Amino acid sequence: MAKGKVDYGVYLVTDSTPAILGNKDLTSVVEAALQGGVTIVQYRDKLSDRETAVKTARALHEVTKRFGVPLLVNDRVDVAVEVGCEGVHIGQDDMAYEEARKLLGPDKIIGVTASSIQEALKACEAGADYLGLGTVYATSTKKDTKSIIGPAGIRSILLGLSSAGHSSIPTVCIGGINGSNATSVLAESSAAPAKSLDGIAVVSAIVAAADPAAAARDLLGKVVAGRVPD
Ligand code: TZP
Ligand code: MG
Repeated sequence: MAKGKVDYGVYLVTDSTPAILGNKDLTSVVEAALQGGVTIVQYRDKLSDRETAVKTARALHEVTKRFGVPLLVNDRVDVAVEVGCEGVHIGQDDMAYEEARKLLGPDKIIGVTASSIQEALKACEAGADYLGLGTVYATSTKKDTKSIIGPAGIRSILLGLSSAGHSSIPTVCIGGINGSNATSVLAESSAAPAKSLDGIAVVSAIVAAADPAAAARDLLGKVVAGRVPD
């Protein structure tokens, strides 16, 4: 899975809390989402101990490998290294990019969260493989979110990236995105022709859905329809 060829279209971020996952099995939800067409998966788990996280990540990796879709781990670089999955996603308060890169080597994917053009440029210059931009809308999935920037904030970061010569870094946005607002978020965030988003990242829109495969299929349809041709 060459990291330059990753499709960021519908990026599933997992959540294992009962409020979102309910009493469903996480691996089954991820498998259904993959059947529905999610293109990349991030295992995000703030609660489990290391041993459980490694076990869960391994189980998820078995499933994502069957679909040829990358699996990243949120924050826990050591877990990603142990499992041998495709990379990590790090936030501004997590391990520094440079340290993560040293541990993972050149071929793994490292994504970085950015809420401002300064954070986005810093991550690009460090060598991040993609950016997760947000938070778009306030969401109960992540209550400690620092900045709610809306589609206009996303657009302004995309314009800044383009002006600084970083048009080619893949970008997704995250926070409160669902089947009802995905089309408008994509359109309003776009800084076309300078730079558009490559995809949307969602947690509850898929994990909490009664039918995660159908939710993923619906989001993928909206992303594909909203894509601005290169
Ligand atoms: N980072 C910013 S918002 C968020 C993360 C992990 C949670 C998004 O969850 P949801 O359910 O898609 O709004
Ligand atoms: Mg984090």
